[in-house]
Amino acid sequence: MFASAIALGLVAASTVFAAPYSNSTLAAKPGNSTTVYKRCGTEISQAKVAEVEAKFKAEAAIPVHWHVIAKDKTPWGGWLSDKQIRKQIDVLNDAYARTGLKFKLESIDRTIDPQWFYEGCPATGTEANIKRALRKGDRKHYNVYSNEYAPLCALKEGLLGFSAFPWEWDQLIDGPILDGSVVHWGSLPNGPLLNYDLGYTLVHEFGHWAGLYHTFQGGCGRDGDFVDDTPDEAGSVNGCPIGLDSCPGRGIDSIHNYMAWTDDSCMREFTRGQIKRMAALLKQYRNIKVTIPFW
Ligand SMILES: [Ca+2]
Ligand SMILES: [Ca+2]
Ligand SMILES: [Zn+2]
Repeated sequence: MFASAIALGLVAASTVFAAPYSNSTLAAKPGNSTTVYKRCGTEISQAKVAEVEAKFKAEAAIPVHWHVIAKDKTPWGGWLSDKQIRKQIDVLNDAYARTGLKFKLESIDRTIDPQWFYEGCPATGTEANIKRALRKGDRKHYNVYSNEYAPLCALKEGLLGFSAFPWEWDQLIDGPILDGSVVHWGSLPNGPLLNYDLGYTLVHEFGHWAGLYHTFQGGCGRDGDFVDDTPDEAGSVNGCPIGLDSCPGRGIDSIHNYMAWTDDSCMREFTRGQIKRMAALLKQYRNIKVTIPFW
């Protein structure tokens, strides 16, 4: 109040000298100048932009090494084409678009071995043999193996895939060898597995590779999957049971989550909490830096 009263008084009292005042004082203030300012002097050529952006993309994308293990060179023998694998990488990129993660297909190799094809079950000598022979890269490289272990894994219902967790690289003796994910060749996009033909098996398995548990981990217990915005769940469910509330209250089950066990057509999301957990664990255990986009 005091300051503005003084200012008003000055204007009123100096009417005669208005012209000199406005020229010498007011015009000198940057805010009142008629000069058209250029907002910023930072400039970069389009050629340089293209160069750095290409490099940034290449660095930010997780390199994927795909190891096809087939029974023979037929489609039903697991002999996946480059095109099928590229389609799967596209599905991976789409599913993870909101997480800031990108994937780049780095290499494909193919091995024909019926024993490897059928018997590469979790925690078996065959699984270790396959990976010891084929695995590529360091802890930042994502190795994917496709085969058909069901029904020989003593699992009546068959098995779509399984994966290593990121901390296992350091904590298991065979960690660096066993790192990566294994998926049933039929789970790729447009594959023959009914209800599991959109390619979300690998989306789910990568979630484990990045440190996510199943949404039903820990049942109705307090910590559950260690992600705050996924309501706790009593156990795994198949299909797409809309509205299921297996642990009464505290939100309905995350049946649409990629880390559930529902049908591919039911899956569509990661939560913000899961995205943050993946970024934190990828940084801590794999030295992969993820920039989570705003949304
Ligand atoms: Ca949770
Ligand atoms: Ca609930
Ligand atoms: Zn899983």
